[in-house]
Amino acid sequence: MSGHFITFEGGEGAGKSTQIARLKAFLESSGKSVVVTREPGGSPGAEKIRSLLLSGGAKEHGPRAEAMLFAAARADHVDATIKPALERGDWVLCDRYSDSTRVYQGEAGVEQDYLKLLELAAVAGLRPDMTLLIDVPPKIGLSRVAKRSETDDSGGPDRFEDEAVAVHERRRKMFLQLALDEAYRFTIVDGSRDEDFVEREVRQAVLNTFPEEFDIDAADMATADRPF
Ligand code: Z5A
Repeated sequence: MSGHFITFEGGEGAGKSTQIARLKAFLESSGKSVVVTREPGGSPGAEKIRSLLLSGGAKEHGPRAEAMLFAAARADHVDATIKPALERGDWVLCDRYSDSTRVYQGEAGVEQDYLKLLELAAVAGLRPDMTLLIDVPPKIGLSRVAKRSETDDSGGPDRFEDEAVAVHERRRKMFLQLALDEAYRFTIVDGSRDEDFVEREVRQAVLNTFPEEFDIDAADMATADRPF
C-alpha cells in the first residue's frame, strides 16, 4: 500500500481532533490527499457500534464484550475505510486505534493476551506507520472537555468521560509505557502546551518520519523550532 497511516492517541481532551485538523491542513497545503477518520467508528458499520459503546449500552455485558465490540468496529473500519484509502495512496489520520483498546480495555481488567488476539483479528496486519501520543495530565484534559460541554449540545459526558480521575491517571501511565515499549513508531508530544506549540511538534515529527515526502531540506528541518 502506497499511503501513510498515522494514528493519534491520548486521553480525553488531549487535543487529538484539534491537531488532526491542523495536520490535515498542512498536508493538503503540501499537495497530499488526506482522509481523517476516528475510532470507534470511521465507517457506516463501525459508527453503529460506536453509538452502542459510547451510550454505555454495552457496559452491562462487561469489559470483555466491550473489547470485542471495539475490535468488531475496527475490523469494519480497516476494511471499509483505512485499507482502501491507503491503497489509493492517501494519508490516513486516525483519531485512536488499537492502542486505545490496549489501554482502555486493559485498564478495565481485560487480559492483555486476550486483547492481543482481538487486535490480530481486527487489524488484519494493518499497523500504523507512526503514532503520536498527545500527553496531558488528566486534570487538564478533563477540564477542557468540561469547558467544551458547557457550550456544545453533546448532552454531557459519555460512557468513558464520566470516570474518576484516578482511572484517567492509570490510562495515562499505560499510554506512556506503550510509547516507551514501541518507541520505533511513537512520538510523545506535550499536549498541555498551547495549540500552536503542539501543532509545531506534531508537524516536525511527521517531517522527521517521512522526510522523503516533503520538499524541505535538512537545514530547514534542523531549525524547525519556529512556526512554519
Ligand atoms: N475507546 C476505548 O475504550 N477503546 C478503544 O479501542 C477506542 C476508544 C478506539 C471515544 O471517545 C472513547 O472510546 C474514548 C476512549 C474509548 N474515551 N472517551 N471519552 P471520543 O471519540 O468521543 O473522545 P476522545 O477520543 O477522547 O476525544 P475528545 O474528548 O474530543 O478529545 P481530543 O480529540 O483529544 O480533544 P479535542 O477535541 O481536540 O480538544 C478538546 C477541547 O480542548 C476542545 O475544546 C479544544 O478546543 C481544546 N483544546 C485542544 N487542544 C488544546 C490546547 N493545546 N490547549 C488548550 N485547549 C485545547
